[in-house]
Amino acid sequence: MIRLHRLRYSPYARKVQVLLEILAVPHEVVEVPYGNREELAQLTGGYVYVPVLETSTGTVLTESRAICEWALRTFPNTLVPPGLEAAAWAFHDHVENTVEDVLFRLCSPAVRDAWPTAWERALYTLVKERRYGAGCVDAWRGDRESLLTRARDVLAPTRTTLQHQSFVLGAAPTLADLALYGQWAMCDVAEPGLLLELDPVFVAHARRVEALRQQ
Ligand SMILES: N[C@@H](CCC(=O)N[C@@H](CS)C(=O)NCC(=O)O)C(=O)O
Repeated sequence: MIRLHRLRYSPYARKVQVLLEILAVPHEVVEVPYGNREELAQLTGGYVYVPVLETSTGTVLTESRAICEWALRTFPNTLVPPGLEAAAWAFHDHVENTVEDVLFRLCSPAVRDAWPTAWERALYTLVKERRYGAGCVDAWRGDRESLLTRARDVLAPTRTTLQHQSFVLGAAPTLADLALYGQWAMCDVAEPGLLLELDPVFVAHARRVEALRQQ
């Protein structure tokens, strides 16, 4: 049985999860306790980010892009249609970089508040502050309005496209939609209502992607 180790808010893990669900690949979701990654560290030899995927033959895969590549070549699918390889992967990478860079800042204060223990909230703060500087999570809370504006700007072309067609690259879903869905899932976990605040078009897209799940 395939096992997917995830944190509920992780957009990278949620992208992989929805991919497995759409491909109807049987798998078990393992919720990683934020403050206790002993099982994960033992499994990977020290890598404590998510997603981590254990294949049914016991291979341990890290890095969501590599996990998606593996799933797409292992299970039959039409999620990277011939001729659209460049567009699908380029949009995937755009989401993981440009879109994620603003949305995770928007979501971080609420994600931190939701951890059940003081230790987990402190660890989350430490992880973010080591990279983005002292007080960054509090600053992002204060910058909410400007982050919302920046997010809407970054997502404006995607919004226009999704006003005219069901999925990013046309009438059929592709990897591009799953990358975007990972971000929508993070927003939904952080703050129910945030996605709607960003734009109702994105809520409709999230529900369309969810409707493709086969398990
Ligand atoms: N490039 C990696 C990024 C993985 C990553 O950054 N995961 C985050 C969750 S979104 C994580 O595990 N964070 C752990 C932490 O905050 O300590 C991928 O695509 O899988």
